[in-house]
Amino acid sequence: MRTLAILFALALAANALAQGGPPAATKQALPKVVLLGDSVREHYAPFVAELLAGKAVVGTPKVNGGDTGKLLSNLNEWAVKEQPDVVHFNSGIHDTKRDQKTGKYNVPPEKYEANLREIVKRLRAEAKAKLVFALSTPLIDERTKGYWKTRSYQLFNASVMDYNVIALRVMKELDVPVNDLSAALGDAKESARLHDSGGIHFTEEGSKKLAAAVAAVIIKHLPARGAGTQALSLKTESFDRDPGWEGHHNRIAPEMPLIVTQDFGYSATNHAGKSAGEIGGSIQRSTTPALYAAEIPMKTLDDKFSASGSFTVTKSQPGAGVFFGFFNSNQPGGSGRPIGSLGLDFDFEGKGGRLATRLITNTNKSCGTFITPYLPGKFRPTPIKNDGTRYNWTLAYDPEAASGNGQFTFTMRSDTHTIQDYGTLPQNSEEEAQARFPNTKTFTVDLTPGFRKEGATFDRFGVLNMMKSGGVATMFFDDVMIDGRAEDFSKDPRWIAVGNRTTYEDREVVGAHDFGFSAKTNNAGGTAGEIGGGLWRSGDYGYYADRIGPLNLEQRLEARGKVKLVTAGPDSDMHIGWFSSAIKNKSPDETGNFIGIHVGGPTRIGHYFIPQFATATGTKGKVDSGPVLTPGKLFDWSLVYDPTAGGGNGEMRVTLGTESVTLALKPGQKKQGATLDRFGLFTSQAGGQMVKIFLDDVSYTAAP
Ligand SMILES: [Ca+2]
Ligand SMILES: [Ca+2]
Repeated sequence: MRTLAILFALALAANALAQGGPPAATKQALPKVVLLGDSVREHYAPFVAELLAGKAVVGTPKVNGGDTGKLLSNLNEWAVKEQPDVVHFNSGIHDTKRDQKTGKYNVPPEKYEANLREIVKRLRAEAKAKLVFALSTPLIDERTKGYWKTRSYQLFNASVMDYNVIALRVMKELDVPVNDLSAALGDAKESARLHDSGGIHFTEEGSKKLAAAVAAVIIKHLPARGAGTQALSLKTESFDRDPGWEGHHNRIAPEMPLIVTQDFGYSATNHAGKSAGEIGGSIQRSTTPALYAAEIPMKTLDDKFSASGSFTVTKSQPGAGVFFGFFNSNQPGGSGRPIGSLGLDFDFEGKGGRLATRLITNTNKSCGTFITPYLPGKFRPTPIKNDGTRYNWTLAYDPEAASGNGQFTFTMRSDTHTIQDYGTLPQNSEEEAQARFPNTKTFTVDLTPGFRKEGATFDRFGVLNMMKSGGVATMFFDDVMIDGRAEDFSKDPRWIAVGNRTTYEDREVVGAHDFGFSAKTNNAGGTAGEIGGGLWRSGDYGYYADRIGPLNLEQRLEARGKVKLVTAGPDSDMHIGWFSSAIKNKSPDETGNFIGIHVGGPTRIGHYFIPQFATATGTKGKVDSGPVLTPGKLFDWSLVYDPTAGGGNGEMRVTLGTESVTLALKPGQKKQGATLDRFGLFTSQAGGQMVKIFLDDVSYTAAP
């Protein structure tokens, strides 16, 4: 099953893009391409998909295609079932494996030829696709030498080239266009440069070069967009110029400009440690990253590492937030907690602070534990004192612990800290208080199975502000041990300093939406001009949308395009889709008349990209989970509302990349109707932070 994941997803995607009429007669809005081949293909396939975004849907098996025998026996699963428009295929290197004892080829030349002929015959008869054959890429024998010592077989570049000659002759005879990937790599010197040190595969640059050659030949063979595509009344915007959409509360100037002052780094003082010299100062929460940190050898979740130290808080304002620990230097800003981090997460009130320790992956998924007591909305004391009390902590990560899922442990103690008097507490608050610091001094967090695979890389250790606008905390850190390396700051360590001694006016203040047409940026598209920006889950309801329709729930609605989530704080969201402009003070996901996509989700997951609707009478529908919109990654997306699907009750399907999710309307919901006179983006008001998101090359149903 696993090997077919992408192709099943592809089938759904294609289905989602089908237009009108009974399923058997549907035409796809985008042509479908299947890429087949060995591991070289596995490496270039994602780049081909990127290059063909908006032009074709690309599917490819998740496994190595192997030799022609393997390809032949999997042809049905990998290609025929998909009924693609174009199949770009390769096989050959695995055929030339020579047994080191017998000297025999894995697939002898005559069998290779017969297999190729059979593959072409079957693809033509059963997949009914246009075919392009890719010649095998060259090997560099002197680099592969050591590899064969532990193998029963051996590969030689000369054999691969011999088999290419066979393939070229066969394809010419069968009138199958040939893509010469050797030629695409340039001359021998250039080809050697693009190979990796193993001599078989390629560097990322090499794979991209191959992908460009593959995409170029595929584009030539894509079917022309038929008249059927035009009948759909899809409007397409590439935002090369201002589309003139309607904006409502989408550009809100901050009422009070927020002045941010950062003033921290090396300090000759002695608040936090055993002797003079420490790091710290006044750290303000702001969407703009400010940091003072050591550059460290890259750590991943497969490494074992640890740290310890002491800290002291001398002053705190409400809404201050500070991070200390391991983090990734690539911070887009506006994410609240640092994306790619493991360490101490502080947040403050005037009286003191709260502390949690968290691991946040590069994909913005988080796990961790509160160290101080915490019941959301109910019991959130601030027992970390801001009176100069000194706290000592340790943090250790072990990838082997928790049955190999990974685990981190955190300890904290203070020589002087006594239990804060919380007064008489409800029972669950009392239990929460007892289960946390200072009653409990050691905390252990087991990673859930699969969490480690999300990946996190840390190349910095030190102080970073929390990246949402807020207050100032004055705090100091001393006597740190980073993976056994001690630092007492008796002299200036000259760590990396970014934005740590500065004063400026912050535009990104809570509720100050700043989204719409963006002429100069190209986050989501190939060329400048796109829509999007910062949408807050706070403040006034705002939207940016095209005037359309009006459309209703009896009509088939389709939209697709490209999307990139640039950054997202926890508790942040937004919506994309068709909605009513009638109510101007509350978002349509609450009031009704909305069919579209919700971007949001729990912080442990990140941001889902999932279908959601609200009928004219306010009946709401959504799904609990679906594809995740990973920050910093460009995705193709599509949305289809089909009033005839789901047994005639109506059904929505959202596809992001290669993953799809369906939301079926319940009987009677479609009848409640909806008036949809806008298509675009809007905010919600549940309270929370900001998403910065961009869309480009958007097509959407604009008229019946
Ligand atoms: Ca010191
Ligand atoms: Ca554009």
